[in-house]
Amino acid sequence: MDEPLFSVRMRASLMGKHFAGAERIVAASSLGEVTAELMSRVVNSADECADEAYCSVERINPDEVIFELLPDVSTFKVADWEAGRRLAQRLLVDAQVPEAVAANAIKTLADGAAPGGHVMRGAILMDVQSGRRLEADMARGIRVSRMDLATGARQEVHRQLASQGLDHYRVCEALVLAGKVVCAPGLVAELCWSDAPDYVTGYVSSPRHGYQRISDMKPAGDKLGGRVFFVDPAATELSMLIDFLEQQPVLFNALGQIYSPQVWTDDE
Ligand code: WAQ
Ligand code: MG
Repeated sequence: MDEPLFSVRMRASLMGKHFAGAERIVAASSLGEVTAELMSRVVNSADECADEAYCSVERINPDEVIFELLPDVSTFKVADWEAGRRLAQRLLVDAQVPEAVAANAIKTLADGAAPGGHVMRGAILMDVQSGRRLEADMARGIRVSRMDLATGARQEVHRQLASQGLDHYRVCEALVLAGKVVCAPGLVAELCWSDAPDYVTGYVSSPRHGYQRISDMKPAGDKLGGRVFFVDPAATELSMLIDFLEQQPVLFNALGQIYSPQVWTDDE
């Protein structure tokens, strides 16, 4: 019998607000190691500490797993976070997000997308044409889980990322999440930057242009961040899209291209 597979999810909060989260798919023999590693994020690199954390494991059916390739990775170096947000706006428009909808999405994350201007636990689901928010709960949002690198691909993907100086757990996990998101039915593009105050890089990703990193999406020290999934409701049943994002197990077999970083200035 193949080793049983488990979906592992971690969620930590501080005074009732989202602090950290992670999701993996691992074989039974790695559960101890992986749950311990995820729980160690209760204290983050800035030495802040959560006051509550949960880690759950759920067995998944190996026959339901689908295998995909990770998107290509490009990196844009920008002068500052204002330029980064202007670039994000351009890349979203290139991905077929209307200008006003892209601008509204960036502002919504910048202001704190959960009620009260806080960070959401998951992502905004945004109607790409109207800009309307479609997620049922504006504090939780949609949480993508059940995705990871395939065990056999893990070492090689880490080696490739390391060769470009990108072997940070945040890069790998964001790439895997974005890889699942771009496979989802009706998904047009994603916008993301971290809520971690010391991590200012973000990205725009889309099925056509891949995972496009932007060196600065916010000023250092800013605790706000989040994700927006732009969706075309005419192309999919919303319940199918949400079910795919939350339930469908996806493992990634390989990375695409990693392009060298390029400097971006507005007048290009
Ligand atoms: N599903 C949906 N939304 C999520 C999930 C998830 N599984 N995990 C996090 N989010 C949302 C939530 O609102 C967080 O506040 C926000 O995204 C940011 O999460 O290439 O580290 O884990 O250098 O802080 C991107 C750039 C890093 C990496 C993103 O996100 C790179 C990052 P964080
Ligand atoms: Mg995270």
